[in-house]
Amino acid sequence: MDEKWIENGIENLAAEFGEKAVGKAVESVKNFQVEVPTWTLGSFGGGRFGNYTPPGYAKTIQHKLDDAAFINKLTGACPRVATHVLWDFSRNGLEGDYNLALKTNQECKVRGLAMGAVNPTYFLKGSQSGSFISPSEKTRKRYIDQTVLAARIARELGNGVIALWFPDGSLYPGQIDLKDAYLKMKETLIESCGAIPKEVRILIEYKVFEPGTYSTAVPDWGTSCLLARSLGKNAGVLIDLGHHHHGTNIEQIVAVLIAEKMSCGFHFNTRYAADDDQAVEPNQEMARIFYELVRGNVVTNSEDKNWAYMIDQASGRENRIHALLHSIDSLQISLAKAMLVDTSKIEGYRKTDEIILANRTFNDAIINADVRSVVARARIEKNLPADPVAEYVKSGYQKKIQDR
Ligand code: RM4
Ligand code: MN
Ligand code: MN
Repeated sequence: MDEKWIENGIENLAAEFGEKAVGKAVESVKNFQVEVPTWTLGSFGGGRFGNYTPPGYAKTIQHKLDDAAFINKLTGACPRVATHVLWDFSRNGLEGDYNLALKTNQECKVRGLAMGAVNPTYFLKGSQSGSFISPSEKTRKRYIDQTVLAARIARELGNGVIALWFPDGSLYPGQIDLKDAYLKMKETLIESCGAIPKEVRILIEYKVFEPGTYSTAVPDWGTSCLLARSLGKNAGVLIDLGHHHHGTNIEQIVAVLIAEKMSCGFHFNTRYAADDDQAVEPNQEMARIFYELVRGNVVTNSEDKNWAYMIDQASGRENRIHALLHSIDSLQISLAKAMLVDTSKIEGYRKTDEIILANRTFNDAIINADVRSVVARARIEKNLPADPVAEYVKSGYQKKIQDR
């Protein structure tokens, strides 16, 4: 990826999409930011088939922050880390501890990082019967307290966003009453969020399966949306790519949420079979999603934008840092493609009902354009390596962390 190659690439794209569009694509890649999750850097994702973890995975929160800082140094795209209360700020695995969050915040600062979205952890020890819809009042209360604590951490130490994902659900029809479960979820949410300051943004994540195999308490974006609405303006929907039935048109969900002016967020990953399987790949679906985010003007991600972007990927056997760098690269490629779509040309074809021509124009950017030169140019303009993955391989960092 030398300078000449990059220049040629930019020239070819400018010839096809216009210099202005290419310039804007470069700018938007420069501005795009996404949060890196602490949990992906650790043993998370090892799973029940042998718990394999790759050499150099992070064993402590300090390791995780070291790795996140290195990823940010190479990409300039992820100054914030997303955290999970019980993985990152707990002594007993049951409750969060504000002082540990404070410590993490200081450790972030030393490394040029900041804390981003805070995730209450509703799914570890003691959540056998669920969390917010658990029949045990004591359990519900524990998770309400954790939610309020997460909000405090997010407001005082993070970026004011909490992301809620619930493991509640059922394995068999008949196991729980579906209507009661929804009402219980709503009631517990209202109770928790009543104790949270208005300026905290609450993102409600949905997931169609797992751990519930028959039902989950918040299965889809419609349910998230209803629950968010019942909490007021500071609540929105969190879309995680891996949480849908196969074939779901996720970009349409994005379009509707933007049309409804909801403040929402993303957990990015690539879904092949189930949930947050793998690192983000620069696939067509991701580029189509970015097109809606760009059209909705919610993607430049400066602090005042009301959509939050986070990576949430599990890793099995892959090198954690390679996988996260790959995700960031893929998101930037998807964004650059979305920026090149010639929307006015498409609108012209819509007027004359030339649907295939509209589709071909869309695909010229989304599928056919090679935008690696745009992304490389954006990085070079920020004094970053043109290819962060190659730079990582060269850096010697991997060797260093394998010995820690
Ligand atoms: C869930 C959900 C949450 C994530 C956990 C680890 O499936 O995606 O966002 O925090 O996994
Ligand atoms: Mn998620
Ligand atoms: Mn998930």
